[in-house]
Amino acid sequence: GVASAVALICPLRCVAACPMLPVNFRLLLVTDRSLVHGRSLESALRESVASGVQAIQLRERDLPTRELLSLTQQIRAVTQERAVPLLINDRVDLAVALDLGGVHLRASSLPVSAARRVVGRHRLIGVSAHSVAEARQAGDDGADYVILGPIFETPSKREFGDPLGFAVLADACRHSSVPVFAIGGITRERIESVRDAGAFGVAMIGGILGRADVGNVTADMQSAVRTAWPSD
Ligand code: 3NM
Repeated sequence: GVASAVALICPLRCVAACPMLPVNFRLLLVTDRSLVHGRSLESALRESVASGVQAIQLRERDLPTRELLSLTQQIRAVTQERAVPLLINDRVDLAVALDLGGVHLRASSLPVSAARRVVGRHRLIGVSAHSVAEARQAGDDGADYVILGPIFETPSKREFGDPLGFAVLADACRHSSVPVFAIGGITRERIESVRDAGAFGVAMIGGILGRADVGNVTADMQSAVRTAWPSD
């Protein structure tokens, strides 16, 4: 898989800290500001960044452009301090206008090839996949990584369909030419099994943003990720 290919390329295998690798994170925090209670999304993300979160995907799809612009600017100030990659759902225009780390695409977004023309080679393109075929296609289309889910039951399961489970995850990881992140119901306890299935990393929302102690949970997840991929 990709992880072993990385190991061959780089004798240090410091994936999480590598400035050369396009995808140099194992834990991706996806946002949903409706899950954050009693504070702003910016404040929750500030805490998560301070506690070592490796990448953030801004997924606030309901906001009008000007509001999304201003929220993204605020979050970008937070991520920039620690050079945490910030990606945004769908909005290739904002990814370029605000010089973000990349864009995340779904089936209804621009296709990868069109998005690539806008964002260029130096920004990441992530793609949502819900089957082995979609995961494979995303890599073939030129995405930098795939987020596959939902792997487990999640409160938002109705939107994303039935859990795919380990077998589908393992199959997708085998057939995808790019790193696969597992999403949907990811918890600390599940990270090692997801790694064993071949995932490059994990993406989560509720397990971090739905919690009052965002900083502690982030640190906890980071330590689980470091344990799961000790050679980083
Ligand atoms: N995408 P939580 S599942 C945003 O299957 C998202 O593509 C999914 O939230 C997919 O970490 C999901 O709280 C929700 O389970 C993930």
